[in-house]
Amino acid sequence: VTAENEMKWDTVEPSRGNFNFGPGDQIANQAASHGQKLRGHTLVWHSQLPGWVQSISDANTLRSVMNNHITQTMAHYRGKVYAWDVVNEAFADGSTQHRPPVFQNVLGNGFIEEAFRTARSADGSAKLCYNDYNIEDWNAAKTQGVYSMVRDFKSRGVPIDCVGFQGHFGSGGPPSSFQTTLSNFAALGVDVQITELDIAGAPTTGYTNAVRACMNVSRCTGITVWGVRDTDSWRASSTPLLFDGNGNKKPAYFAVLSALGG
Ligand code: 9MR
Repeated sequence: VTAENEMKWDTVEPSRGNFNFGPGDQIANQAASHGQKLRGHTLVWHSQLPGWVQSISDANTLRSVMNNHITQTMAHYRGKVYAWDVVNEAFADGSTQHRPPVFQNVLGNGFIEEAFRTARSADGSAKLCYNDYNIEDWNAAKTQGVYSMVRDFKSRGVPIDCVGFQGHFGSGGPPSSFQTTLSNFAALGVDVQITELDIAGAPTTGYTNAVRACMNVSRCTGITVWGVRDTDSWRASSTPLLFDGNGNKKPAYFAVLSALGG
C-alpha cells in the first residue's frame, strides 16, 4: 500500500515544525490491520511542497528544514513503513541533470546524497529508494542520469537500497527496453520496483509486459498500481487501472493475475 497524497510534505508539515500525521496514520493503520506492507511516499519532492519551503533561499535554513522533515517523518513511521521514496522526481525531463527548484537551486548537487544519509540515520531498517517517472526506457537521458547517480552512490557508500520506476505508461505499455533497464539497475546492487503502475486504456498486453519485466528480474521486489478504481485515478479519463468505476475486475486484472502465475 502507498498513500497517494497523505504522506507528502504539504500534508505532513504544512507549516514549519508543525507535523500532521493524522491522514497518513489512517492509511498506516488500515494497512497494518490488513497485514499489508506500506511504502512511504515521499520525503523530498518539488511538488506538493508547501510555499513556506519553496520560498527558502538560505542554504543552511533549507538544509536543516529538509533534514528535520526527513528525521521527524521517518521517526514517526519507524517500523510501519518498510520502504521510503526518500527523493522523488529530482531529475529533469529529457535530461541527465537535476530539476532546479528548490532543493537543487539552493543546496546544489549534493542534496540527494544528504537526504539519503539523513534518512539512513533516521531509520536504519527502512529501505531507502529513489523514485521517478520516464526512467523505464534504457535509452532515455533521464534513465542514464539516474543510473549514473546510483552507480556513484554505490561506489562511494552513500546509502541507497532501491529504485522505484513509477510506470505511468501510455497505451503502448512499457518501452521494449524496460526489462533491460530493471536488470541493469539491479546489477548495481539495488532492488527495483514498479511503484505507480497505470496504463492508458488498461491494455492487457501492456500490463502483461510490465509484470513480466519485473517477474524476470530477481531483484524486482514489488509492483504497485497507482489506484484501485478508474474513477479514483489521477488520470481517470484514461481508465488506466485494473478495476472499473464500479469496482469490477477488468480484462487487465486477469492479465496481471495470469502474468503473476495465477
Ligand atoms: O495521484 C496523485 C494526485 O492525486 C495528486 O493530485 C498529484 C499531485 O501532484 O500527485 C499524484 O501522484 C503523483 C505521485 O505522487 C508522484 N508521481 C506521479 C503521480 C501522478 O501525478
